[in-house]
Amino acid sequence: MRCLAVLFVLLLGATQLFGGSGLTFELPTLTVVGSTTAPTTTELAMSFADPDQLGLQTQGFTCGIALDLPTTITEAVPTGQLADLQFGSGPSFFSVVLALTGGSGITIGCVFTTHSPIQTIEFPAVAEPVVILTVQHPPLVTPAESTPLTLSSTLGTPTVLVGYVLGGMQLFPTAIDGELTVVAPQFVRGDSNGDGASDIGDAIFTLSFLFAGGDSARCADALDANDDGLVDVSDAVYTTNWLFLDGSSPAEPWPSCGSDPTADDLPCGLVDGCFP
Ligand SMILES: [Ca+2]
Ligand SMILES: [Ca+2]
Repeated sequence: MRCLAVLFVLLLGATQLFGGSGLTFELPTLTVVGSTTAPTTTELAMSFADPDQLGLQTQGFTCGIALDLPTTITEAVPTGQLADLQFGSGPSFFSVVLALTGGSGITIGCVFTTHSPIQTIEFPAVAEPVVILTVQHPPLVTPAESTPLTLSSTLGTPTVLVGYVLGGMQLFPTAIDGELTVVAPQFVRGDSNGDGASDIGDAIFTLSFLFAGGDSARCADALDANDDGLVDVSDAVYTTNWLFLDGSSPAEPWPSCGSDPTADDLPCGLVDGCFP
């Protein structure tokens, strides 16, 4: 029986060498709204799948995750079935090296259990998160900045391979790389309520926000109609002057969505209709 198991593992390894089936390691491709004044911290998941449902009794894994400076990974923690191991105490061995010389990236080594009862994990056909990565990007210098998220077998000393353990042997998964894009907040100046129209409703929204406990503004920059870096009653006055008294129109970004060309400390998050 043991011979059959070994043969199966060897055959599996061989099929993988030629692009066959096995586990898939996957990093996400996503876009998040960042900031020009503060670092952007976001959480993303590395996920595993067994797309052909081979019932692989996985015992552990190793990998490197490379990304471009100045983006860094500041934390990596088990989640899902990994976190559930040993009645919720997680894997026996989970080692993360965050600060690698020569570039930005991390290495992870994980053995699910090192003592009895030995636990293995079968991964589902659809990718399931196994590690939550906390990624930090410095304040944006340009409107959009991207870094590849690459499963790498060249990081660490000694080098850590992208692989998983099955029957005590290391096999190599199909690696799906990702990408993280951080974009500057997009908004229309003067469209305080973010409904895509510039009208008296925006002046009312600003006054309500300032004085009547109205909705919190998701993008304070949009309320800064006069672009002086502050949100106050002068912005509502500026908007009404523009709408009804032939005053100046708001400065850029206006009338279309865009990022703020002038630096200020006003926060701005996701604005309906302006997210790329
Ligand atoms: Ca509006
Ligand atoms: Ca203002």
